[in-house]
Amino acid sequence: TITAADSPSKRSLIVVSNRLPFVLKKAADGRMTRLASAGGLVTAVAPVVIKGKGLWVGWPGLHLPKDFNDANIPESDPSDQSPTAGLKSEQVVTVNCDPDLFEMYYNGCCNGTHWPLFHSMPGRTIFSADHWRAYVKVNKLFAEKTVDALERCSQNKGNNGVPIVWIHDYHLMLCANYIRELAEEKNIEFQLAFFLHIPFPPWDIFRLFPWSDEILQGMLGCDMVGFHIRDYCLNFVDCCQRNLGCRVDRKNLLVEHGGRSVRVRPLPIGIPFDRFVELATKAKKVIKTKHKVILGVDRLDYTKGLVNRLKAFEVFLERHPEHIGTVSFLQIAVPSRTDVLEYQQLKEEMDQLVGRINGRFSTAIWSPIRYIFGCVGQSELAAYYRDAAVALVTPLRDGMNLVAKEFVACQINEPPGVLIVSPFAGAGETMHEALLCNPYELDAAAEVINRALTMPVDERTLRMSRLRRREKEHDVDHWMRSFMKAMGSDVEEDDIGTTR
Ligand code: ADQ
Repeated sequence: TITAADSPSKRSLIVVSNRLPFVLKKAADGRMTRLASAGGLVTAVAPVVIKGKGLWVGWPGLHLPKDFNDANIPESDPSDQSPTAGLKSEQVVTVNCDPDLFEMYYNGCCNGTHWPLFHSMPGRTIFSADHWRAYVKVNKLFAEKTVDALERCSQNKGNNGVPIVWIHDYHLMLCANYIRELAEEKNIEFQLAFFLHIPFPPWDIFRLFPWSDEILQGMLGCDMVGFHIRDYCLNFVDCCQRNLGCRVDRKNLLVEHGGRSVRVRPLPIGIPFDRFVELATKAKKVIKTKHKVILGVDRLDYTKGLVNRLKAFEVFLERHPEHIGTVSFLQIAVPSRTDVLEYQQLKEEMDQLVGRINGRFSTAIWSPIRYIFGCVGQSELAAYYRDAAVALVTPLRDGMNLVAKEFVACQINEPPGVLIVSPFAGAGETMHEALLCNPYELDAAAEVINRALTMPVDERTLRMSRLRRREKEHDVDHWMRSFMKAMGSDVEEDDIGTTR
C-alpha cells in the first residue's frame, strides 16, 4: 500500500468550509467533545485530508472564548466510527468570531442574501451594506486562518508537492484573493480551488447584487472553480465576461483574469452509493402500511418546493380519486435555520396545508398525508427510501439534490419504485431516466404522480437499473477523484474508497 506520506505524487489538501467536519460540544462538566457530521461531503473528503496530512479550517459550531487555543481541541473518542475519527486535533484550525459579527455574516449575508439570490429568488433577497461588510470581515478571518494552516503544512516534513487549498461554498466566495495576498508575502506555494454547492444564477439575476463584481473577483482568485453542472459554469463565465469584461473561452470553460487563466469545471457531486445499499440491505422495515407510499425528504427550506408539492398532491387527489384510500404521501422535513423568520413562516404554512388537505380527504381509516417534522437516522432513512413506491424530489431550484441519489441507491426491492425529479435541480440534469416534473405546474405535476403510480413494471425496472448504474459509477469517491484530476493530481485507489 502506498500511503500519502511516501508517495511523491501526494499533495496535502487544506479544506476551508464554513463548518468544520465535526462540531464541538461542551459537556455539563465543562469538557469539550466532538460531534461528527454524517454528510457525504465529509465522508469523501475527510479520508483524503487525513491521509495526505492536510488540514481542515472552519467554524466549530459554537462560539469559543477569544483566547481559545486549537491545542485544546479534543482528539476523537476511541469509540468514534465516523470518517473524521482519524483527523487529529493538530489537523484542525478553528475560526473563532465575535457572535454579533458571525450572525450578520451567516444569517444576514449568507442565508439572507446569497442563498435566495443564487437560487434565483430575488424577491426573498435582503440587500444590506452592513451584512456585506460583515461578510467581507469574516472572509478575511477565514483567509488568515487558512494561511496559518498553509504555514503549518509547509513545516510538516512528511508532505510532498504544492498543497491544494479547497474552499467550499457560498459562505466563502471572497477568501481566495486574501489568501493569495497573505501567502505570497510569506513565499508559500499553493494551488487554490473553489466549489459551489448551490446553483450559480444567470447574469440578469446575479447583477442585482450590488457587490457582484467583488464576488466574481473573489472566485477568480482561484486556479479552478467547480460547479455541479455545465449550466452553472456557463452562467459564471457569462457573468465574468459581462460584469468584468474578462476574455472567456466558453468551449473550454476558461476565464482570463489578472494575467491568469482560471479553469471552470462541472464536477457533479455523488453519494456514498455502496454505503446506502448496505444500509438499505440491513435496515428494519419502518413503513408498515399496505398503502403505496409517495416519499418526500428535505430540509424545511423554501427552495425545496414543499408547498407546491403538497398542492400538487391535493390536485392529484382531486383528479384521481381512484387512488384515495390506497396511496399516502409521507413528507419528512428536517428543521433548518429555525431562528430565521422566513423559515418559521414556512413551517406554519406547511402545518396549515397538511391539516387542510388531511381534513378534506381523510376517511375514518385513512389519511392522505403523513408529515414528520424532524431528523431521522440514516438507517431509518434508508428503509423509507427502500420501501417507497415513488420519491417526489421537486425543488423550485437546487444545486444538485442528494435525496434523489440516495433514493435510487436504496431501491433494492423488486420491482423497484419510480423517481420524480424537478428540472430545476442539478439532479434533474443528470438523472435522465427519472420522470421530470415542473413544480410550478400543479396539474401536470398531478399527472406525473399518477403516471409514476401506474407505470408498468418493465418500464420501472429499466429506468431504475439505469439510474442505479450511473449513480454507482459516479459516486462521491468518483467526485473526489475528478476534483483531484482537475487540479492535475491523481489519487491512489487506496486513499479513497473508505465510503464503502
Ligand atoms: P442541501 O440543500 O442540504 O445541500 P441535499 O442535497 O438534498 O440538500 O442534501 C440533504 C441531505 O440531508 C441528504 O443527504 C439527506 O439524506 C439529508 N436529510 C434530508 N432530510 C433529512 C431528514 N429528515 N432526516 C435525516 N436526514 C435528512 C446543498 C445543496 C444541494 C447539494 C448539496 C451537496 O443545496 O443542492 O446537492 O449541498 O452539494
